[in-house]
Amino acid sequence: AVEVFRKDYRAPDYAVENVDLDFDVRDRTTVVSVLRIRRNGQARADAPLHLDGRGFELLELAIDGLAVAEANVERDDERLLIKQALPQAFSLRVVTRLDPDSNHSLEGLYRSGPMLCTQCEARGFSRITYFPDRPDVLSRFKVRIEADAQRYPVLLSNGNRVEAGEAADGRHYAIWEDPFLKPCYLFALVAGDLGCVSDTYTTASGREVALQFYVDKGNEGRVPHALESLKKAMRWDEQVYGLEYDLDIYMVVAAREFNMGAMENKGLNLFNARFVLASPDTATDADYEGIESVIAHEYFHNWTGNRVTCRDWFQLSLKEGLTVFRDQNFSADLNGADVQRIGEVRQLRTLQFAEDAGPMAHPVRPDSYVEINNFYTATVYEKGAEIVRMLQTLLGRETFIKGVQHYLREHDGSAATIEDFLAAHEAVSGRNLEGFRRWYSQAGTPTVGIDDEYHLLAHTYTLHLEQSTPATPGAPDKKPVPIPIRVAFFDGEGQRIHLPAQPPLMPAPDLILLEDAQATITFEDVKVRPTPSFLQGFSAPVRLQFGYSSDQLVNLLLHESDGFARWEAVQRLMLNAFFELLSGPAGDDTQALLKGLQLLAAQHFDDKALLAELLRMPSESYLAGQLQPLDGEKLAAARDALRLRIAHALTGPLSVWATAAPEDQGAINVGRRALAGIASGYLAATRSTRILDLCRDRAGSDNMTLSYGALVALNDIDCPQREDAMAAFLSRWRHDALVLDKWFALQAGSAIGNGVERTAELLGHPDYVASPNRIRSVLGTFWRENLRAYHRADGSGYRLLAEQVLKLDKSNPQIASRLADGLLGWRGLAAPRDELLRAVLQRLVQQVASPDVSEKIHKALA
Ligand code: BAL
Ligand code: ZN
Repeated sequence: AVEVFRKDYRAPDYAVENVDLDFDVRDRTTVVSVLRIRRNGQARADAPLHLDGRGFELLELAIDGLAVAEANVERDDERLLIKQALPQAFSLRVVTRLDPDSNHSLEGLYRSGPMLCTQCEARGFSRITYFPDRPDVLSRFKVRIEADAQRYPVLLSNGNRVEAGEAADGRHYAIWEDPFLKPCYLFALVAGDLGCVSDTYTTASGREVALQFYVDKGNEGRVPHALESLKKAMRWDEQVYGLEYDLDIYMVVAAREFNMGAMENKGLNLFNARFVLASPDTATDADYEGIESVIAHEYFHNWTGNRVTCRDWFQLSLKEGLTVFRDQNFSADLNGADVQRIGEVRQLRTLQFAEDAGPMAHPVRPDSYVEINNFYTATVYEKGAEIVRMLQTLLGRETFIKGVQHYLREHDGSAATIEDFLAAHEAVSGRNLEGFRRWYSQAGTPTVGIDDEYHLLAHTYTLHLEQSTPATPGAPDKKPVPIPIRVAFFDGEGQRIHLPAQPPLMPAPDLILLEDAQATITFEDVKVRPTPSFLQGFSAPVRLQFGYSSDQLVNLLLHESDGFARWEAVQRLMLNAFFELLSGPAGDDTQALLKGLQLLAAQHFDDKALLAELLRMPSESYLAGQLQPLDGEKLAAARDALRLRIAHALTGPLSVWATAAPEDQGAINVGRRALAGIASGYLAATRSTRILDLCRDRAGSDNMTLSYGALVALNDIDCPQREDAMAAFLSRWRHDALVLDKWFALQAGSAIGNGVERTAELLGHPDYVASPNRIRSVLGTFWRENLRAYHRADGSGYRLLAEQVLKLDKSNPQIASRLADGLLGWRGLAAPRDELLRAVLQRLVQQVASPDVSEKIHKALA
């Protein structure tokens, strides 16, 4: 595999103006592709034609009706070069034969249950036919699909269906035309036997759009939530960004087997079924929110991604960071900003900070890659979204939205760069974003250290700020980045103190803009020592260090109005207590946390969802990022001790919350159920028979949030109630793949017994199938959330994961590579685990074949 560099980008020599595809679906599928090609102005007349292609049989290759001579072709496993003299404009005909039933990579054309479907981002289209598979080649597509009418009654592609009819031998066909220019990664095709749920949406300008959801037959009743989410997203984009949908039809197809969450193909989204299907008995409230967010995300791509796409894959965050930011705002507007923001920060810190501190650390706009599929990362997506958020903070929301609109107008129908996006914001705002660009070019999570000084006699309050970014692989020297720090000040009783703005360092009373390595701000006439609240709303993706006292943290937990800041205060209290329990008995830090939580529990809370978040313990995987060197067994034991302490200190209120568990949907009950789940989890740790019985009974609820919450509460407790509940759940949901995934995840994540043996047994369980969702449920949960088992000192956890990575490396490299993330951080492990994992990696690197896994392991061992 070769490394590709951003600096080597060259515009394509040839444009593909029109793509005519004909899919003849039989046991094998034959694809006839006719391309109308024109040499671009800047290209040399003798420029060879570069085509990408792999994994198919080539039957014909002709230019303007004449077969291309072998002598004029240079070909390897991945591409084909036509070196004969080519006219300015010509037609290329390529005929290929595919075997989608044996394509387990789930890229290109493949089978998922009763359908054939496609996944083309990033480079899946070149598994279908020879084509310049790069996002800066934009074409108009026309697609004819012909297949057996009984086996494949549904025939879909992008755009509008312009013709359909019967064909010979019980077959039928459909012809689709997409009027919009698009790169081939947005091509999609579906041929299947599926149920359909339809509706319509009337756009702001009064156009009617047909909405169609295609799902496995029998699942139609689980579509309404996704459908409503789509309509809300369409309305939101009109109201907030002034963006309307542009085709007459919008289709969503739910696939059982899908590597990613979903894919934004123009007019024909392909989805992992778990982000479409929901009913109260099968999906948790968190699943409902996930569906709403992913449906919105893919819809928002119609403008930020499809109408304006990326010039090259180094610009991936141009569409992904911006679109994540848009879906985050949508969810905040619909469901409340505080809890939404807390969830985003939890995810960012757990996944992205870890990535930024590991061997795969890369800038949001990477400089090079070996396998682009390895760069669909938390950095490109979530840190990318944080950068867009900071841009909005710096420019103000109104100017920011105008900047996005200007960018879309300027680049509509073309392939753009991150530079184009920033230039549009500069044009609209008149601001110079030179320093801001470093957020895109520099990897690593900046640390901001702040000290404060209060002079009682002089009544001055001074802040000393400094920033630094740690070295990342291949990038030792880092420069300062502009860091917006939202700030508020409180007195000892939790009353807000208003200190004046101090431009330019403080452009507004609630905002510090730290642009240099160091800065000092002094406030005059400050009557009492303030408790500062830094980074409200998590205004920048940084680690903030400040020597908070426990009293200050409790003050913020109880009195801050910013939900994130309250959560941050309790996270700090929990971390302090966790570290105390890690090294010895409970002391002052644990007492401070428990006192803070007791005071919190006595407060009145309308927002039960926020209260649940404030009470939730940090996850094992988050804690793992705080502990160097990492001993997973010790970590899990200290976390268990913390859970038990909290349970004993709060038994009274926890018991009230645990029993208030309504089954009805409705926003208010979502918070109550979240709180009931958290409360039962704490109480179950006390092993009280009353709560264990309650959880066993609740696990049989017809509301999946309650049922699953009860199972989570029981999951780490070795007791008959857990055994009974898990067995009943399995027999009730054995037939339902999405619910069964939850059972597998619970088993792989349980703290009881030998988790390595149990996980290995799960892989041989009669209900186990190697679908991407099931693999993630078992092995993803195992390495991320069962640290006690995964990091066993005998190395058996590492060996199990490595065996599975090797097995998947051949069939589905993308999934193998995701799992390989669990193997990369050997340097941070406590002995003897570091050497055990390194030895596992050294063996694995000799055995793997895919560039996906190989790139990661080489970087981990470097
Ligand atoms: N473009 C890949 C799936 C997504 O981010 O929407
Ligand atoms: Zn996306």
